[in-house]
Amino acid sequence: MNRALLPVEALAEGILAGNRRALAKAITLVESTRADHQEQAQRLLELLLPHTGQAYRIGVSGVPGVGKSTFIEAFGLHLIAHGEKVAVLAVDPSSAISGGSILGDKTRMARLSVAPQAFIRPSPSGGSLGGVARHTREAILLCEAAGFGVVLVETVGVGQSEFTVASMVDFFLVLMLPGAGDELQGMKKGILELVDALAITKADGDNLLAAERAAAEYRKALRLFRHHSTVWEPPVVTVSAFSGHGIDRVWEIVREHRARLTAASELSRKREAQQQKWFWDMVREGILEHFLARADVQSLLPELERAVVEHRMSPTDAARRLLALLDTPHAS
Ligand SMILES: Nc1nc2c(ncn2[C@@H]2O[C@H](COP(=O)(O)OP(=O)(O)OP(=O)(O)O)[C@@H](O)[C@H]2O)c(=O)[nH]1
Ligand SMILES: [Mg+2]
Repeated sequence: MNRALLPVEALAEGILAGNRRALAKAITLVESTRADHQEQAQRLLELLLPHTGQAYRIGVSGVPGVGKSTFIEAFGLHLIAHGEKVAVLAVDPSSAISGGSILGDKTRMARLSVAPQAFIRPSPSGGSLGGVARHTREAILLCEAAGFGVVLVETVGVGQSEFTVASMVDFFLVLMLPGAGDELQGMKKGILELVDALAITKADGDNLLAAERAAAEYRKALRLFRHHSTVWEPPVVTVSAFSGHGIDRVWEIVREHRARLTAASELSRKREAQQQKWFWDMVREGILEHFLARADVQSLLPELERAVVEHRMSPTDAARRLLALLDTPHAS
């Protein structure tokens, strides 16, 4: 008797066998907003959860044009040459507005995108950063179940996306342009505390000297910050995706970081804290969504909002009145 597999179970088997089409399909399922797809996606994740967690989760951030995609191509190919399987995901808040995607053109990753040991997935377009973040977190798990030992998450340094990505990876790498030493000041407050390494990009040709000088500046500046780990001082390196300079060093650093954090039980603690934050993000989001969907809330909300804007009511008072609806039974 051959019981037919349910689609989700078949999908799980495909993913565990390393089937890339199954992986791509699963990520699409996770990204879907349809209630039945969400149901299936959560069943799928439940099946795969025991097979997740082993990858190096690395965030790569930096301003537009700093060279993230080109770096990821060079870094990814280096990893593959060392026997790793590499998945590349993206968190792109601008795609929610433009409908585009930072990985939309895979031209910067032409060689990586055709490598059988690599899997590149563009940022889902549309939806809030919170939505994109959940999809990416779940996509990381799916990639791990599919046997990818390294998962790179690219994000452009816009809005809150850097913080979001930093909260889902083990190692957060920020790329910086050579030159301008006071760029550090332009970095968002709080980001430096999250950085596990800085890499000055385009350290080749005429840029080489400027890159080394910038690196020295950043080293000095970073010393002023207290890092979140007690066993790790974020190093500053120079890299060139064109010449390959420093690419191997970045991988050494990531491995050294993993070894140190693991030895100090910090990696598991970091991931536990991330899981907890993810859970609470979901709870908060769910409560808000549920509350705002209520008919009584929807009918009272515009009036209260107007009253607040027109200074007829204090925000505290208006919020209190809205939340008072929680005490009244409602038909949903
Ligand atoms: N000289 C030099 N130029 C580089 C290097 N890496 C990237 N570039 C150039 O820098 C430009 C931007 O590179 P991308 O990899 O697209 O930068 P990005 O950070 O992914 O940009 P966005 O996706 O737009 O945020 C391109 O013209 C690259 O050719 C490098 O190592 N050396
Ligand atoms: Mg890019």
